Amino acid sequence: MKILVTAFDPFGGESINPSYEVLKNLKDNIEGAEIVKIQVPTVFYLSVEKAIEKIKEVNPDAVLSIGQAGGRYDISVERVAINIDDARIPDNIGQQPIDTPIDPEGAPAYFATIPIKEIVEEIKKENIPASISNTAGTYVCNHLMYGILNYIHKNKLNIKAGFIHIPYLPVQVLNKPSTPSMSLGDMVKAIETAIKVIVKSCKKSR
Ligand code: PCA
Repeated sequence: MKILVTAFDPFGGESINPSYEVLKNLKDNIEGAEIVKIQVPTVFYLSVEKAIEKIKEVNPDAVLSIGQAGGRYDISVERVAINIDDARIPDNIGQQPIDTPIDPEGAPAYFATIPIKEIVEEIKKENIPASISNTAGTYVCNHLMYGILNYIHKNKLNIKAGFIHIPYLPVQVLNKPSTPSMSLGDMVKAIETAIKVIVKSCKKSR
């Protein structure tokens, strides 16, 4: 069994992206599943192209994407991706789509196909704050989640997919008063816990 995990490069003036720091620290094998890691650029469309390229190459059982949600205090497991780009800031190549459908022929939205409630419960059992989020925003993270689910849906692939937003790392908030952060150790443990749940659910649906 293979699980593809994607993370983003830094954006919006940050010099690191916690999702990539977590990705680098994930075990290479979790519950018998091979963990394949890829960093994608914080760029509309190109991020999805890179992820799809990798999906074709490794044929994973599930794809878990992670991204930074600066300002959120907990691990947020996204329920839904919507068919819209509405960028508050330009992406890493200067694109700033406003009120633009991601795929004019695609569904208005797709729900995550990973077990989001069980993931939240298991992360909380590790004493790490986590919750379901009902919006992944309208920037590149939502775009990637939508793009992957849309690709899987259109090609009728048996691949589960979902997205988890994580807070800033403590080093990112040194000069951001009253802004939450979470340690790398806790975030790695939370994502590895999420992957365990995903591996179990993939085994069941085989
Ligand atoms: N977070 C951004 C895009 C890249 C990332 O890590 C977002 O939430 O859309």
